[in-house]
Amino acid sequence: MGAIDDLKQAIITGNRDQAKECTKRALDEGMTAKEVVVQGIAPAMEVVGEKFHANEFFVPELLIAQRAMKEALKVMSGAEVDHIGTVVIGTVKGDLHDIGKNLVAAMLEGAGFNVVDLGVDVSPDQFVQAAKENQAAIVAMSALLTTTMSSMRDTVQALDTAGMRDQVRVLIGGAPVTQSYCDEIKGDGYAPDAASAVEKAKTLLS
Ligand code: B1M
Repeated sequence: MGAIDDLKQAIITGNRDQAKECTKRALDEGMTAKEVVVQGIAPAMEVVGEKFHANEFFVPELLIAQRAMKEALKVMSGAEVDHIGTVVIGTVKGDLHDIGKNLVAAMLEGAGFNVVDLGVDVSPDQFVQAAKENQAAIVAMSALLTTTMSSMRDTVQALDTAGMRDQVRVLIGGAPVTQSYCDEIKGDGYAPDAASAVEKAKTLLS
């Protein structure tokens, strides 16, 4: 198998050392960082997402794959990656759940987005400020509690008030979030899982 197939396998199985070694090998063989992301890292994380969907993988496998993916991305941190666009992501105000948000962030990064992760408990004003500072194309919000979902609506309104609603797309997700909630708060996209979030983000920018 070539370096890129080995890399995919290393990420899927969560082998960090192998992921690092294969990424170096792929770059040495002349691949660009973008090619490594598009042909190796992103498809590997898609497989991981599909396996999670099919109940073949559970949260530990997702996290291990994510760690291997991060090793691969670290190798390329010096290389030029042609980013698709900037995504400002965070878990909304009052909410401390970040496992799903981290997966979405990692997969977006793996797919070639420049990701600015604001962490957890992020207020509408913090989202607006970060979107402005980073000239974000997408504001991505995660919520795991029914009691914190309303902060997504507040953030959409805050972007509107700041006069930025036409410049950024709003992507939302998290266990209690639905497409109808997204429609209700006038978001631009909803994704039920990390793999779909990448697809949705690409669609929002196309
Ligand atoms: Co909490 N918790 N929790 N919790 N917790 C839930 C969410 C809950 C459903 C458990 C339950 O009661 N059955 C419940 C919420 C009920 C509700 O509101 N409907 C709950 C509660 C009540 C609470 C506390 C209030 C408990 C308490 O203190 N009384 C408290 C709240 C703290 C706070 O946030 N202020 C609390 C605390 C915690 C821990 C800190 C202990 C811990 C979080 C640790 C951490 O995240 N670092 C925790 C955990 C682990 C859970 C459960 C067990 C697992 C969540 C998780 O990580 N899932 C959860 C029950 C459950 O879901 N089975 C529960 C795995 C993760 C990969 O999935 O986050 O859904 P998920 O992300 C998915 C998709 O949703 C989607 O993609 C991801 C990957 O496919 N997705 C997006 C997520 N964000 C997205 C964004 C997108 C697109 C897709 O676009 C931007």
